Amino acid sequence: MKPVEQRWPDDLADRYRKAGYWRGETFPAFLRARAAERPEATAIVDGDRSWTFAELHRRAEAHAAGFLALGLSPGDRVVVQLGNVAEFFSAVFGLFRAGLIPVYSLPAHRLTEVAHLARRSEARAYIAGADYDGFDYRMLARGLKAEASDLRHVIIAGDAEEFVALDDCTGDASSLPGDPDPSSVAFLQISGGSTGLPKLIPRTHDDYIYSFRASNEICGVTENSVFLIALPAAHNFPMSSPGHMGALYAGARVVLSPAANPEAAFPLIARERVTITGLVPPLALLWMQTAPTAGHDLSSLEVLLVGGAKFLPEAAKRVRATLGCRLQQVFGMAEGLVNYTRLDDPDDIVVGTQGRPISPNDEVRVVDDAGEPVADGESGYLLTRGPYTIRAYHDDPAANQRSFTADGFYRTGDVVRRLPGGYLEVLGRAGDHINRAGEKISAEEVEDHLLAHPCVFDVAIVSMPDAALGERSCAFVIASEAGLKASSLKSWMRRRDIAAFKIPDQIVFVDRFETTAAGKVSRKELRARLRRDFLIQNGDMAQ
Ligand code: OOB
Repeated sequence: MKPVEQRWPDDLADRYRKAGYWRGETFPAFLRARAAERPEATAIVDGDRSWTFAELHRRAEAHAAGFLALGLSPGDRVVVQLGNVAEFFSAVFGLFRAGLIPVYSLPAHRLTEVAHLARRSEARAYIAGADYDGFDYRMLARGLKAEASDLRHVIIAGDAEEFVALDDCTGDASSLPGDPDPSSVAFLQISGGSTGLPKLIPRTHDDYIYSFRASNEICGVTENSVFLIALPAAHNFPMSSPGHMGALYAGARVVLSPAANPEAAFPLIARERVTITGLVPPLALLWMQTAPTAGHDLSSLEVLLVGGAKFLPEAAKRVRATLGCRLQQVFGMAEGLVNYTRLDDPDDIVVGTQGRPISPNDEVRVVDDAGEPVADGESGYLLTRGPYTIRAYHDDPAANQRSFTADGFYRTGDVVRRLPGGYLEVLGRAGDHINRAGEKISAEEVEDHLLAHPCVFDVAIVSMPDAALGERSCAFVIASEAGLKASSLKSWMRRRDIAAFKIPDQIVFVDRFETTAAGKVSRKELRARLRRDFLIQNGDMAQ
C-alpha cells in the first residue's frame, strides 16, 4: 500500500511551528479536550437528535475500537460517503481516533467517482448511509466491490442489509492505540476541479487544524456560535471555513440541514437560533430571493459566508438588506489557501473582493503566461504556498508535475488581481475566459452586468466555438420574470457603457443550471449542454 504523506521543507516546517501555527494538535485530542471541558454542551443537532460533546466523543471512541476489531489497521484508507447526518461525525472522529484515514466523497457522487476515489486511495473500507436524498448507497456499494479490489468492508449507517451496520461497529475503547502523529495525514480531501475526476489531497492534523482555528478568529466563531451546515458536510468549505470542524474546535454547536434550500434551512435557523452559515453563490441568490417573504425568523443570523465560486458584486450588495446579516466572502480551495473578507472591512472590500489570505505566512504570487510576476492591480495566475497549502497530491505524479512549481507553489488555475492590502479579486478560472477574436472577455464581468437587470435571477456565461471569431459568448439566463426577451437584455447591456464585444453573442433562457457535486454552477456541463442542445440543432458544430 502506498504511504499517504504530506511534507513541507524542514526550514518552512520549523517556521510554521515557531510561529505557533502548527501546535501538535490532533483531531482526537481536540475532541477529547472539548468533551472534558464542555461534556453537556450540545455538539451536533440532526433533526430531533442532538449529541453532546461527551456523547460524540463516546461514540467516536467506540467506533474507533469497532473499526479496528473488523480488521482495519492504522494507516488504512476508508471512503466515507455520508450526508449531513450525525453519523458523519461519529464515523470520521472514530476513524481519526483509530489512525484510519477518511477519504471524503460527496453524497452526489455515484459509482464512477466513488470507485475512482476507492481505487486511487487503495481503500479498505467504504462507509455510507443506507439511503440519502432518495438514493440507495447499498446499491452503489454492491457495484463498488467489483470495481475496487482493495475493498474489504462495507459499513452502512441505517438498515445495512447484507453489510456491517455502523451501529454494530463498536468496541472496547480501552484497547485503542495512542493518538496519531500531528504531522501525519488526517484525511484525504478531494479537489474541486471542474475537469476530470477528483484528485486526492492529503491534509495533516497540524495544517488543517491551523486553518480552521485561524478561521474561527477571522469569522468570530466562539463557543456561543451556532453553525448551520447546509452544504455537504464532506466539502472543504463547510468543513473548515470555519465550518463544522471550526465550530466543534471552538466548542460551538453544529446544526445539520439535510438540504441547502430555504425550505429546509430557514426553519432550522429559526428553531436553533443559528448565528453563522456558509453558502455557494447560487444558493445565496435563492436565500436572498426567498427570505423577505418566507415568514421565518432569521434574526439570529449574524454572518453569511459565501464562496466556492465568484459571488458577483451585484448579488453581494443585497445580502444585508435581504438577510439582515453581514457578508464574508470566502475564496478557498481544498488544496489549502483560504481568503476571507474581514468582519470590519468597508463595504467596497466586502462586495468587490474575495478577501485576503488567512495567514501572514501565506505566500501569494500573481504571474503572467511566462511565470513572471505582474504588477499589483494587474490580472495574472495565482500561485501560492504556505502553512496549510499542500505540496503534492496523493499518488498522481502527472498532476503534481503540472500543479506545483519547482519551489513548491501550488498553481491554483485561478486568474486574480491583487489589490491594496493583499486583497484578491477573482477574475475567473484560467480556462473560463472567452477569447473572442483576440478580445478576452471575463465571464464574471459580463455576468455581473446581466445580474444587475431586475428581471435576471442568475446568469452564467460560457464560450462556444465560432468559425469566424474563434470563440463567441453565450449567456445562460434564469429569468425571475416571464416574458424577458434576449433582444431587450442586449439593448439594456448596450446602454451600460461597456465594450460592444462583451455583449453576449447568444442568450439562452433556462430554468436551472447544472451544478457540481458541491453545488457550484458547472461551466463544463453548460458548455456540454450548449454543444448538445444548441450547436448541433443549429448545424454549426465547429470543432
Ligand atoms: C472551495 O474549494 P474547492 O477545492 O471545491 O474549489 C476551489 C476553487 C478555486 O480554485 C476557485 O476556482 C473556486 O473554487 N473558488 C472561487 C471562490 N471560492 C472558490 N472562485 C471565485 N470566488 C470565490 N469566492 O470551493 C472552497 C474551499 C474552502 C473555502 C471556500 C471554498
